[in-house]
Amino acid sequence: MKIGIVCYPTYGGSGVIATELGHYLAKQGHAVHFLSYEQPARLDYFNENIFYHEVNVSQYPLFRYPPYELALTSKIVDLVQSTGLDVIHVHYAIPHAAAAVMAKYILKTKGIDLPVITTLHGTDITLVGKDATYRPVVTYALNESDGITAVSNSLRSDTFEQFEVTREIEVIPNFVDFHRFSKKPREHFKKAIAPNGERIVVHVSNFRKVKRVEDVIQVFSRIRQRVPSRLLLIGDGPERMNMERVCRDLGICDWVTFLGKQEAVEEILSVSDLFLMPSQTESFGLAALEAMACEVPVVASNTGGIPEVVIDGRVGYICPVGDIEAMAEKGTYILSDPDRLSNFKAAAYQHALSYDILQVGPRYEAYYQEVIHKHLIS
Ligand code: GMT
Repeated sequence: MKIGIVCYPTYGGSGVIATELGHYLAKQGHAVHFLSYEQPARLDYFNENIFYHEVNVSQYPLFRYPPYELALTSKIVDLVQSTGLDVIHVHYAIPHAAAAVMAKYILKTKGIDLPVITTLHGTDITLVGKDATYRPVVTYALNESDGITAVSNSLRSDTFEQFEVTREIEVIPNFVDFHRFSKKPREHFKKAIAPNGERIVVHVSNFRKVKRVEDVIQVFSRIRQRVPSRLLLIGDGPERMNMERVCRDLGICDWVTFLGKQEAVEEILSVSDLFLMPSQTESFGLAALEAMACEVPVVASNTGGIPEVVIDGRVGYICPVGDIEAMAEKGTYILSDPDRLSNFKAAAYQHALSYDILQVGPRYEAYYQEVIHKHLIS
């Protein structure tokens, strides 16, 4: 197949999933054409089946808001005419689904059929998408897509509850590439971070309000009172200064390290003992899955799609959103007994195996075939 993938190029989950899926599809022999405004972060090695097309938005003094959607639409139209894509798969509805649908109708006037598949990732529905600013366009773009997927049952339900969507939504969960993620712990690295054998607690995110990163610090400071431990924070974002202030207020700066944005999160996860994800809402929680793939148990909030991924009491625990005492208690319980910690680690890894890209990737391929087939006979 010839597949077009539209995604955000950033380290965020939707871009990561889109790029890893593209790598997988290319390995299966499909030609994969990426479209984005910048080279996606994980599009970091050569494959003869992968092509990258940068979307450039021309500037004009009149444009206070450069029209990216229009540039993307034109790029899709152009690409389809020159390569004959079989399907275009957009990740994150805003604005990608609307652009792809517009391209589809432009191509129709030229006698070309282009099936559009939209994958919903989270805030494109639960936060940004449902805002009145975008809702009519998102609703239209979803109904005019030829296929829709959501990364969890929870996100599928949210979409039906919050939008008048008339077509079926296929749930295809996120995944991990175990070639990348099951790195063996590097003992010398662990020693450098925790010289006295402390437990390593970790959090990865873009430090936005929705991640409740202050709770990460509060939970860690309580765990630390009972289990010698250190906190590693990976990522950056608008809440960082606030997090640093909370660390100062709690007097725990010596045990908290801000590592900034990291390419190889798997290297840090592989030496970690506990992952904290106290998010306000999370349609899936890819970072938690990646942690489990590195044998790291998770304490997370009971929200959105998290309970589908983090099996309570087996691979970690889920607690009510904002309940820092409960999270600290569960974290302490996991970390305070070496045998118990080993059991949680093993269970986390076993559970993550069911999200191997080698299992989930074929579901996308089958879905493409199904949508293309339905489109041909309609
Ligand atoms: O929706 C976002 O905040 C951005 C998005 C992303 O691009 O990082 O994250 C969402 O998609 C991820 C990949 O499917 C999911 O793992 C995240 O749970 C989801 N984030 C939220 O729902 C807040």
